[in-house]
Amino acid sequence: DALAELLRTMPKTELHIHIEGSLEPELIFELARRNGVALAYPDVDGLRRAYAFTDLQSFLDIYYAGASVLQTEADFFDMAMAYFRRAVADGVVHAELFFDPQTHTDRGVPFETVIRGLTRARETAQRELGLSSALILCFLRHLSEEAAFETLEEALPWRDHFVGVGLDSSERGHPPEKFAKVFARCRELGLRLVAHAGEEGPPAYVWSALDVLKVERIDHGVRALEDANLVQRLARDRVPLTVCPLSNVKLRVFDRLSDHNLGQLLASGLVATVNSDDPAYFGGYLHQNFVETFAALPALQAPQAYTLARNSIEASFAQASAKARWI
Ligand code: ES4
Ligand code: ZN
Repeated sequence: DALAELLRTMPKTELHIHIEGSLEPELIFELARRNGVALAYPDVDGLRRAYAFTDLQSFLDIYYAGASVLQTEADFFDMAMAYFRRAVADGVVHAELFFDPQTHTDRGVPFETVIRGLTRARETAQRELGLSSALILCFLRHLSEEAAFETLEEALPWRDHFVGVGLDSSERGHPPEKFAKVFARCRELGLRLVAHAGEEGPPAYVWSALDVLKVERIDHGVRALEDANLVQRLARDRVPLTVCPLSNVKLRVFDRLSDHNLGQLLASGLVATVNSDDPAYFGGYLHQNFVETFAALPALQAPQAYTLARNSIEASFAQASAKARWI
């Protein structure tokens, strides 16, 4: 229909996609065979059946197991190219990809292998698909701040290959302020800053992401609505929220898509965006997130579609000249 066509064709960015979460079961098995890695699942269907999550941690356990098949530069290239093709098909003009170096370096895969594969895919996507992109290095918050500093050291020779840093993995019990020093260092280095907060964690974690880490965007942030003062702060400073509706249902942040608060976030004047998070695990890529969410929430119509697309461009770290072209 006309709304679905608008949702697909309007120029938009994707700002919250973990590239390791785009690894489809078919590619997991292909890479396992290519690299001689043994998997705990007999076949693609058996693996897919394990994608029944009860919370963030139950997902992360399977997500890290899936990432274990990634070993060579070609693996990272193939994974990212598959995502870029799907993004272009969904009308994405610019994508900012999270990657988790510690998931790979802790298995003995060099940082250089990861960044070379992803960078070569970005260059190919720009050249062959006309797709703009950037990389955001995420620190795993269940590990120590010292480990994050070690990762930053390994990454610094590749400083020009990523635009910023983020914070992901298990939220509860790992508040943003645990990473105050490493984020301060990244800020001095001129890196852009984002953090997951208010997905499973309380509004207090959104406050400390803003006031201690000094992030420019909040990843998820849906629990911010529990705190009226926080909503006022986010609206006043136009801090973007990278919301991931299908993820929130799969990880039981909301029981049903019809319970999702995206409509309220927009009505409260927040700069919300729609994103896919881990599309291979959560039931679809960006367009699927848009069509299912718009179908479930009557408050979302064409005006909200335009607002979400414009928000995604405004909230991106792309150059101002590129943003002006897309709006
Ligand atoms: C993630 Cl949904 C989500 N939350 C936190 N960390 C993550 N890493 C990959 N997906
Ligand atoms: Zn995420």
